[in-house]
Amino acid sequence: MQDTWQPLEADPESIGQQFPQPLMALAAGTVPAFVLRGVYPSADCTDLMARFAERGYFDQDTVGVESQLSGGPYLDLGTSLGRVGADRDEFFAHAERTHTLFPRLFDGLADPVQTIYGSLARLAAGKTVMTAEEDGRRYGPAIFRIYHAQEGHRAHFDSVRRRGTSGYAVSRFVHQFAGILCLQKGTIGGEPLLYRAKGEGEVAKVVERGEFASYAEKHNLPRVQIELNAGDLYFFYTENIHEVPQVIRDRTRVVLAVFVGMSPELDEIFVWS
Ligand SMILES: O=C(O)CCC(=O)C(=O)O
Ligand SMILES: [Fe+2]
Repeated sequence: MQDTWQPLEADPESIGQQFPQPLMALAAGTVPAFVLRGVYPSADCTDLMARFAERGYFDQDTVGVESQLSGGPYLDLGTSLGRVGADRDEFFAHAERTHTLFPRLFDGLADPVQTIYGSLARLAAGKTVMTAEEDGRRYGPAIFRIYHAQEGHRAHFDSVRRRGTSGYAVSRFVHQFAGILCLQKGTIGGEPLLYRAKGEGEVAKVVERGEFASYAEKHNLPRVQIELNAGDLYFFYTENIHEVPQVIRDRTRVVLAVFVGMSPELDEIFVWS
């Protein structure tokens, strides 16, 4: 089984030829991830990272809290439902500030948010991809995650539905995915690991206790590591356990991430961060 559970690296059209409903193939666990190489210009990645440096976005003092709570540590630039969502008004106000900031940050460059949404639309089998909204208020469109040195994201799963993120419209979607666009490659070995294990039942308890590593080893769980270069994008099913290893990085890893909610019977796919 381990040999056959491999990410599919292809363009959306080829993926669509193999899987008429690509997102459902991820949800079913048939494929761990779709990897789309070079969808965002690497020169724009470099320019964007220079802007981050100029504006101090690599510094915790500028960007704000290091996100320990939601499984970190790493730095966030953008609006995280997981971190800010406890207060609805604060969350939607924060999201509006992100909607104002991002176009300015991307001025003169390709818009990396649009790159992710556009690629997702091509994998969406006719559904409409849009930033999540409710009562006329928008969620954050995407979020930058900055992994310095030994930062990472411990083994976890993401599911607003199963975590009961109370009262938010995105919790109605049956399936949750993520799209991750690499803007600056980190150190080899520090790239994400995806496990063939859904975060439910016994596995969820093991993750909760922080004992997933030994569980995965004991059960010989299939896993894949997704090596990304600047400009590469991947999509995966976030209800499976995944992690960003806390290796010693000599280079900061920067990605732009989105969450994706999809239900087979709903025409709209919601994207948020
Ligand atoms: O950065 C990645 O590749 C995955 C990050 C992740 O799991 C998350 O942000 O929830
Ligand atoms: Fe995650």
